[in-house]
Amino acid sequence: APGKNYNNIAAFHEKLASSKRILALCGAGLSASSGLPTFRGAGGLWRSRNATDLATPEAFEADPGLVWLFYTYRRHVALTASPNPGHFALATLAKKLPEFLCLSPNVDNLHIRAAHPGSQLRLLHGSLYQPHPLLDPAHTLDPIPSASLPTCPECESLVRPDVVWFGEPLDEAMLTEIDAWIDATEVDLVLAIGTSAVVWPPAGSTERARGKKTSLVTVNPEAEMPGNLRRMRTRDFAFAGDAAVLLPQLLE
Ligand code: BJW
Repeated sequence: APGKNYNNIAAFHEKLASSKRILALCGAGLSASSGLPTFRGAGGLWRSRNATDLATPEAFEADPGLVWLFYTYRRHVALTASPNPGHFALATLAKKLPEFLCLSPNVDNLHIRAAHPGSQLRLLHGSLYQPHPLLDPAHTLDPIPSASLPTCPECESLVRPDVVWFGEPLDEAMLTEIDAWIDATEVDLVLAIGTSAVVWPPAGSTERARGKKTSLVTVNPEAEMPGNLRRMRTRDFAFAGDAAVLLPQLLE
C-alpha cells in the first residue's frame, strides 16, 4: 500500500537529494506532450489501425508499403515536434548526476535533441531515422515508386526501419550492460515516466532495479489507477499528470 506521502513533492525531493543511483524508464507518454501519439489508449490508432499491430514483422511482411507509410508519417510528426520540458529536465538531471541512467524505448530522437548525454541514455527500441540493413553509400537504392520498395543490395531483403518490433530481440550487449549497471550497487530511485510498463524487457529493468531501499516513482496521468496503488510500497511515489509539467517540478 502507498505511504501517506506518496504524492508529496517535498517528500520526493528529499528522496531525490539523497539518491546517487537513479534509473529511469521512459515511455511514449513522455513524448505525448510533444504531440506524438502513444501506442495504447487514446491516439493509438493510425488510419484506423492499431499502432501496436503495425509495429510487427508480420505487418511488414503482409503489407510493407503500409508499414513504410506508417513510419514515414511517424518521422514527419517527430521531426515537426520538439522535446518538451520533461525531456530537458531528464537531460539536466543526467548532467548533474553521473549515475543516472535513462532507458527509453522511444524512437523519436527527442532525448537526443534535448541534449541528453549519450553515455547516460539507452535507446532500447532503436531509431526512426536509421534504415536497416545499413545502406552503404556506395550502393544505390532502388527507387520508391508506388509499387516497389527498397531492398538491401547485399541480401535482397526489403529495407525496413531499424527498430525493434514485437517478437524481435533487443540488442543483447545493451541488455547485458544495463543489467550489470543495475546489479552493480542498489539503485536508490526508479522513475517510470509515461509508460504503461507492459512491454518486456523494458518493464523488467524497472523490476530488476527495485531493491530493498529503492523508491519507485510513477509519473503518468493514470498514476493513481487502483492497480498501480495496490502494487505500491510505502516508500514509492505516484504523481498523476503530464510528464512535461511534472518532471521539471520533480527534478528541479
Ligand atoms: C502520459 C502522458 C503524459 C499519456 N505524461 N504519461 C507475455 C508476457 C511478457 C512478454 C511477452 C508476452 N508476450 C509477448 C511478449 C514479449 C513482447 C511483449 O512485451 N509484449 C507485451 C505487449 C505483452 N516483447 C517483445 O516482443 C520484445 N522483444 C522480446 O521480448 O524479444 C525476445 C526475443 C529474444 C530472442 C529472440 C527473439 C525474441 C520487443 C518489444 C518491442 C516493442 N516495440 C514497440 C515498437 C517500437 C518501434 C516503434 O516505435 O514503432 O515499442 S511496440 C510499442 O510499445 C513501442 C513502445 O516502446 C512500447 C511500450 O509502450 P509505452 O512506451 O509504454 O507506451 P504506451 O502507449 O503503452 O503507454 C503510454 C503511457 O503514457 C500510458 O500509461 C499513458 O497513461 C501515459 N501517458 N500521456 C505522462 N502527457
